[in-house]
Order: sequence, then C-alpha cells, then structure tokens
Amino acid sequence: MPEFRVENRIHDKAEAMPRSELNALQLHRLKEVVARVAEVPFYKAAFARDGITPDAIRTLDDIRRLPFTTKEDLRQNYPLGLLAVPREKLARIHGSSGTTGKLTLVAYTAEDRATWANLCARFLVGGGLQPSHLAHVAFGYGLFTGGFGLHYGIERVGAAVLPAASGNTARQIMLLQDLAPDAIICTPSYALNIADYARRQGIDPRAFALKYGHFGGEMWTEDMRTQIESELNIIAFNNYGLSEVIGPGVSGECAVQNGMHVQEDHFIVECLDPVTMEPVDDYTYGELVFTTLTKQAMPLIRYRTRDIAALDPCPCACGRTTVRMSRVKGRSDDMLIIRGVNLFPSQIEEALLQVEGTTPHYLIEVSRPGTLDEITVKVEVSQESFSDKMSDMQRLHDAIDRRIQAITGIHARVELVAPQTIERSAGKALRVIDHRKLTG
Ligand code: DLL
Repeated sequence: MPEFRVENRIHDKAEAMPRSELNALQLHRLKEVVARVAEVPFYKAAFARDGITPDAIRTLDDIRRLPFTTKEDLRQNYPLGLLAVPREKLARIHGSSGTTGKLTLVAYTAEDRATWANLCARFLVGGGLQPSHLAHVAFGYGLFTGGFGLHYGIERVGAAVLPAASGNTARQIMLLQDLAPDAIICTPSYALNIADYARRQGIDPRAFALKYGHFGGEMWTEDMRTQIESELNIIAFNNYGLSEVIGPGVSGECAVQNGMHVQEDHFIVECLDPVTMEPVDDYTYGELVFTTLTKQAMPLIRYRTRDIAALDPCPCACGRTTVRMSRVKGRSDDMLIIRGVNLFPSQIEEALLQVEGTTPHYLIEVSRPGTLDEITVKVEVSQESFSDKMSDMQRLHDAIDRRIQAITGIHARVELVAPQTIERSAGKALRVIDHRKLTG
C-alpha cells in the first residue's frame, strides 16, 4: 500500500448540501431546463409528440414523463442541432472520443466551461489535489474532453498543470522523473502502460514522486486499481463522465473510495432497466440516464448513456450527501471501447463483407493481457475459398486485416477458422466475448 494518505476535503459546499435542499434545487433547475429546451426544435417536437407542456414538472418523479435522448439523436442533429443558445454564445466545442462511427459534437458557453472546471475541481480535491501540487495530465488534448476538462479543473483548484498530453511514453517518463509531479491523470490502462514501459527501460516506476492519480475515460476493475497502486506506489481514484453530459466531472471518488459521487446539483441520474426503461432498485445494476440541470449550450434531457452501473444513496463518511455510482460494469449496447476508440461489431461485419472469401460469421474477442486492450477477430472462411495452401490463406488474412484497420482504425488480430466452426444461434448471434469484464 502507498504511504501517502489523502485527507478528506470538500471543494464546494454544494457537495454536502442537506438532501432536502438538494432535491429542492434539483426540482427548481429541472423546471428551468425543461423550459429552456422546449425551444430547441428536437425537444419541441418530442414534447409535442408526448404531450409535455412546460408545467409538466411538479415533482422530481415527473422526470419520468420526459422523453429520452440517445447518441443517435445527437448524430441525427449533427453538427450542433441541439443548441439551446445562439451560436455566438459558444465558448468551446468538443467531440466524442470515437474516431470511428459518426462524430458527435458537444458545445459549451463560458458559463458551462466554468461549471465544468468546478465539477472537475471537486473530484480532484476529493482525491488529494492541493494548490501546491503539480498534476501531470496524460490525457489527449483535442476534441476529446479528457485533457482540457482535467486541465481547467486543476487550474480551478490553483494547482500547477503539466499538460503532457497522451502518447510519447518515453517523454512521459522523463517528465515524471525530472519534474516529480504529485499526481498523474490519464486512462487507467495508460497508467499501467507507463509503469510497464518504465520497468522495461530499467526505471523503477515506484520511485517517481507520484502520490496519487485520477483515472477515468474507460472501464476498469478493482484488480486494476490494486495493480496501478502497487506498480506506481500511489492511491488511484476513479472518475467518470461522458462528453454528451459535460465530459469528466459527472462523478468521481472521494478519499473514502467507495463509489463515485454523482454531482447531483448539476445532473439528475436515473438507473433504469435497459429493456423496460423502468427504474431498478438501489444497489442494482441498470443503465445510467442523465439529465443536465445547468448546462446552457446543449442541455440534454434523460440522456441514455448505455453504461451499466448501480447507485448507492447512503450518505458517505466523507460528508458529501450525493448518491454514489458503482464502477461501470459494461455497456447495454454493443459498442466496445478499445484503447479509448469506440468500436461497433457492425464495423467488423462491414469490413468482412468487403473481403471476398469470408462469411458473415465471426466472433470478436477482447482481452487485456497486459495493460492494453487486444482484439481478436475470428473469421469463418467460405467453403469455396477454404484452401490448405498457406499462401492463399495468408493473402485472405492480410486483406481482412487491412480492411478492418481501414474501417475501424484499430489493429485487430485476425484468425481464420474453417467453414461452419463458429456457433450459429437461433436468436441473437453472440458476436463479442469481452474477457476484460473480469472482477470488481
Ligand atoms: O471519456 C470523458 C472522460 C474523460 C471521463 C476523462 C473521465 C476521464 P467520452 O469520450 O464521451 O467521454 O466517453 C464516455 O467512456 O460512456 C463510459 O462508457 C466510458 N467511461 C468514462 N469514464 C469511465 C469510468 C469521456 N471511470 C464513455 N469507468 C462513458 C468506466 C468510463 N467507463
């Protein structure tokens, strides 16, 4: 266990508001946001369809009368069809992390940007950040919300930022050695990658001055936390967010490290059965659905995250009164996030369909043998093309490999299998086996 201890600190009084006050604030803000989006053509149409009038919200439970918003809705309203303010009021635009599929854009006013910085500051302070610290940000800076979100959060706390950005691992290690930052901020897999790289260079990653780290942006497990903590000799905190809702800062762990506090004065979270869309009980896994209460540029009503997690409403020992969410256990749709890139099985299918000699029978296996995700695509060769001539099979293999890379941007291991060897299903076909969902 690392020697460093994180003291229990709360950045913003709003995090520890009495529950009754918080609920009253939420109701007030919910009414406001419903009135604001009623002018956005997309919501105007959805409200008209469902018979929602601005006075539909009388209690917090009335949120269940409102329509859902999905990623597909954002795609269909690309680029900025869901804006609730004139374009001149925008201060920033970001996008979804996916380099594949159609990009979705999100926008911020200056007020949104300030809110966002404050929300990131909250979980950073909850997990150790102090004004005297230097925080090394190894998230990508760009359309992805990770780099900029955390950057401004650190500045908001008054700490120093080292905007190393992602990639160039040798340089990351040099900076970690030469500047001795107190905290590292990146995806959990990249943290392990840095540690692994250092060790391979004969550098002990436990000897960096790092005290703690904030990790998010992808699924990870308790086992991974233990590994990161021991390999880097730090305390590792989890934080969660998604660009559509604001970016990082939707929720994050406190010093107690028992679930991520949802920033409920800015978001209403619901946990629903992804099939019936009915609420599930506390502590039961369901799909998280968020309504943004304060966002000005692009407020979203009941945004379906597809992330599967559970909610714990019990007050936390840290003094915050907000509900805590568990780790994300998986996704209700079939989108895979491979090394931070969104991948849909349908894209693999698309690639296979473009290569002669394959069948649409395939199986995607995802694993994380070391620190990085690996993907293997097993492809059935058609009877006609099946041959015991190595060179023919190699040619087919290479063609599939190239196609998958061109369409998805991801390098996958391709394995050709004999005709009729991939199990057929009478119902939905099993396309993906994700070995990463191990424990915790
Ligand atoms: O990943 C925002 C973010 C950046 C959060 C940095 C935390 C730190 P997107 O690129 O839109 O936004 O991807 C959002 O990533 O729906 C989850 O599936 C996944 N995700 C984000 N944080 C976590 C986490 C950012 N702590 C998608 N645990 C979300 C598990 C996470 N999954």
